[in-house]
Amino acid sequence: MLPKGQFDIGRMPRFGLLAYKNRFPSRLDSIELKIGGKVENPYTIGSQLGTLIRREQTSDFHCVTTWSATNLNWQGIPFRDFYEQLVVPVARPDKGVKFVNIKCQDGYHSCLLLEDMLRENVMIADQLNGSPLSIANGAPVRLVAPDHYGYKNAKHISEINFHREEIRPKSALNRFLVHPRGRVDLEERGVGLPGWLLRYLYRPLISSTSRQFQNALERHLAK
Ligand SMILES: Nc1nc2c(c(=O)[nH]1)N[C@H]1C(S)=C(S)[C@@H](COP(=O)(O)O)O[C@H]1N2
Ligand SMILES: [Mo]
Repeated sequence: MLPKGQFDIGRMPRFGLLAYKNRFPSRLDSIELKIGGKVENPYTIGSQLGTLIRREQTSDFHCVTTWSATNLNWQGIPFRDFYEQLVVPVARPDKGVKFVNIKCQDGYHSCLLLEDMLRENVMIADQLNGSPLSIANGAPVRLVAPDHYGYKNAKHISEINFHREEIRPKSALNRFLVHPRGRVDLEERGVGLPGWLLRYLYRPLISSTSRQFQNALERHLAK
């Protein structure tokens, strides 16, 4: 059964805020994750990722605009292991950090509660359904947080920063769209309007947004 207000779109489209449709990652074959924010020792994680035990997980993905993609098989590293083994001992986050702000190669960013990031099913994924992540779906690495709406599932991750306070989006529109937690089962789609109402505002935008993202990718790949 899908969560309230969601329908199965039957595939994993390239999707997001239209402002990002023409932005693409520039570094695809090597992984560099800058760890920063309120930490004693900021540093960049690359090959160390290979020292963590990989995991596979099948989960559904829920975009705030009401489409869901089901039965996605992700492979990568559990975020909790990444945090406990590569972040805490080396970067040494301040005691009071509560939020994680993820920055992406396309300029996108998303902020989650550290507590939510440490849930058992949150991953830094590099494979979807047996293949390396495509540009469409977040190459080279993305966040997979199935209990949180798609907009928290940052693609093309480049930086992971730890903070005491939430980093709110800069534009007024995005501040309205983004819920601090974005939990799917509580229908935390946005702030200011109830989740069930946002369903009706978002749903009509899906087909045009997905088409525009796909066309932009095809133009980019043809270059
Ligand atoms: N870097 C980056 N991450 C992003 C986005 C984006 O535009 N850029 N869009 C978000 C939104 S709104 C959704 S629904 C999902 C879509 O993931 P998909 O394109 O793999 O379907 O990515 C999220 N993560
Ligand atoms: Mo989304």
